[in-house]
Amino acid sequence: SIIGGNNSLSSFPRNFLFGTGSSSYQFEGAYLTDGKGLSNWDLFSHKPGNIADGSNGDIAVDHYHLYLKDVELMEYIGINTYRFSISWARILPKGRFGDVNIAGIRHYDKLINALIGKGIQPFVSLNHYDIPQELEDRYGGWLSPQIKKDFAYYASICFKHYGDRVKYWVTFNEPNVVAIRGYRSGIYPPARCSTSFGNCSSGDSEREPFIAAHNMILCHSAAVKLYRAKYQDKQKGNIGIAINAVWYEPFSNSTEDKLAAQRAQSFYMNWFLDPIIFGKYPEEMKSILGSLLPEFGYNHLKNGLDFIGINHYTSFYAKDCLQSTCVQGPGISKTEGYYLRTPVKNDILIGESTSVDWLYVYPQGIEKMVTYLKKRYNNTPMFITENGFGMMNQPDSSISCFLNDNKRVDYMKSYLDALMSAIRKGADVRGYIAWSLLDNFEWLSGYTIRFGLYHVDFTTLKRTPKLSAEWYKRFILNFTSFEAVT
Ligand code: PNW
Repeated sequence: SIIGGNNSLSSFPRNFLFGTGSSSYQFEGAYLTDGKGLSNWDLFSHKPGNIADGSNGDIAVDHYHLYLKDVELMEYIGINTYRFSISWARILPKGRFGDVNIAGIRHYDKLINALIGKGIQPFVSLNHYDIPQELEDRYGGWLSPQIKKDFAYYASICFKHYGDRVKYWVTFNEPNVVAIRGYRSGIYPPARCSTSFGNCSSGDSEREPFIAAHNMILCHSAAVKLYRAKYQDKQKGNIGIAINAVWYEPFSNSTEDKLAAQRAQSFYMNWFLDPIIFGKYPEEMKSILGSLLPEFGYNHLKNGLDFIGINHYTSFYAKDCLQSTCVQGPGISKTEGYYLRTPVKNDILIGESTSVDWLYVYPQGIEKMVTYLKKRYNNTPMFITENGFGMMNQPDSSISCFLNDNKRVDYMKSYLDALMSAIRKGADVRGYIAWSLLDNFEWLSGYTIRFGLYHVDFTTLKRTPKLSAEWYKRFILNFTSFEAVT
């Protein structure tokens, strides 16, 4: 169902979803309102020194109270999907060890109804980084297989209450980032790592990421099994997972570097997708990690998703460190797959750098990523669940330089164009969700990095459309008018 014409906009498939994204901890605020329990991110951000500007998500952009206004902002842009996450601790303040918080249930009911009233499909993540602190305190969160019971219980409540209206479920946002940052580098809660890997001594960086990941995969499978057994026939929705997907370009044409790039993908992304889709960990991981890698039981679910969610922003080179030696840098250890991750080759960057230190503009990366996933996973339906451009506060930055965000517009144009090229060649991509609707709490960077299509004044919470919001609006409008003519 590709519409003809040489205008690139007209080539997105019919029924393509265009959206913007958010997450509960980064947007909602209201961290103790209406019976919400504390999450591990509440505790972590409250510890002095953890967040760059000393801030936290206590108020964030107060999406909890301003959601109706925010739905109007979405309507203005003309998106047909909105991705957000449910706060687990708002629904179950104490996990399965306490009551369901009816006020929390009601909040998302109202948000979902407001979206549907404007023709906007809710695209809902059950988990976007934060979990009830109770589960950390009781049994160590993701490190314990006990969490499967909690996650399945939480998922069942969400399917039961919202599944009549929610047709797109994401079990986890970036479990790969949670496993690595929570349990290897220790820069995210529960801040566990060994001294040789990070600034903490509480954990075991070579073992725990794989345990946490394994438990997240089991939680995902449990939720999918439950959804398929009890809800999907009636509710007719789709369930998937959103993986942080960095494109790794081989540093050179050598076989070693090509294998290094492949290892980088496997140790980062296929780590989750292979077990969910094929039922087993990637071979490269098994052979390098051996007994560090947990094993699946005989009845582990295969084909355990309806779509792959791709959070893609940036690309790096991967250089072999298995055959050759590498100086200190990310990726070089056994645990990480023996590759050196670098943005430079022969003094030239892979793409234009930005004020965000990990973000390089390399639009070919999104096409290569989608094409890679199409091939590896037999063209499983895909959604770009996140893609966006961040700008860091500068000492002299005024509101007008944030509003005239030409660089974000250029970024979105070039990435959408490259995405479209992959779609034209047959990739089954069904939607694109821009990160983010509003400027918000950017994790360790607090409020110093802005990803929004709308600017937020963090004192008054006033929202103002940036150029990118106006551009995205026109882009979507052009697309739908082509639809109407056809
Ligand atoms: C994502 N990388 O994190 C998160 O899902 C969002 O909550 C966050 O606000 C957004 O991107 C912007 O940072 C990322 O290594 C984690 O390229 C890792 C990477 C990119 C984004």
